[in-house]
Amino acid sequence: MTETILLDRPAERVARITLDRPRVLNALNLRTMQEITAATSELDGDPDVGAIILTGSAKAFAAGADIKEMAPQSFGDVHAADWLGGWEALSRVRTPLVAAVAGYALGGGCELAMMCDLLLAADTAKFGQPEITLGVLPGMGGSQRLTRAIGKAKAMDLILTGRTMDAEEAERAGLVSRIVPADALSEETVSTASKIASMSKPAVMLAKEAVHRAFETSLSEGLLFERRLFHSTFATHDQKEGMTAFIEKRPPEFRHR
Ligand code: CO8
Repeated sequence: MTETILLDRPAERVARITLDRPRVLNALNLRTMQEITAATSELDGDPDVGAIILTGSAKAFAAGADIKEMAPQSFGDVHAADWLGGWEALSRVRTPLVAAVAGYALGGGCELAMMCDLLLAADTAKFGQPEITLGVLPGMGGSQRLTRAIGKAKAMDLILTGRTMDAEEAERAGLVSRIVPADALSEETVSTASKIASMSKPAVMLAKEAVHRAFETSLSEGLLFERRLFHSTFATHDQKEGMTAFIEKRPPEFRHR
């Protein structure tokens, strides 16, 4: 039984996790971290799930890590517990993660959205890393993922001043995949996730892995990695089916293997 998230299946092969702490604007406490990482890890192992949506409410995707939970901790506490290090489990999920962000995505909320593979934003979305205003700094990847996504100039601006940026600025900067009207966010996200989930799952997982490798390696190593993954798809049923279907001018019937 989950306390801080809701789970549903809004379409075939699509799972959705909705943050559900409305009274604190979906602030992320330890329980939320445990529930999200346990749910995503279970869904990742389910062959009938081809994409996972992570979303919040109309007012807030998540307004950050739970400040009331963090405030009394000492250095010894957070260091010994490797506080919030458990979020790294999300990076090991191989099924595509699609973030649907409306309202506030601040601090850990922005960092959680950046851990997803696609980021769809409502025109009401607001992104920021306000940790500096609390006397700390981002601790769940903000200084690293935000800088890779939008470059040093804008990352420094956000992280050192704590200001927020709206959806349009975030899209221009390269943080957001697409902006949609707020009332269409849910439908557009489910349709995008369904599209991904309809593709060959092994091809999708390999493609995700290849894009992530671009952040971890040199260009020549990355190109070789990509080429070998590409070669490996020729061992799948779905490569034969996808290419045959194209030649026969019919939709492919992928078996996800
Ligand atoms: N944590 C706990 N409670 C929160 C949080 C939060 N991050 N954000 C909002 N709330 C609570 C408020 O305290 C309030 O509760 P109550 O009604 O009991 O007073 C309720 O949610 C509603 O909030 P507001 O009344 O403030 O709503 P407003 O609409 O006036 O303002 C804002 C909305 C602007 C989003 C405002 O709530 C705000 O500034 N929130 C904090 C944003 C923030 O600073 N986030 C960063 C947190 S630090 C962080 O994320 C670090 C992550 C990495 C740590 C890694 C360590 C290793």
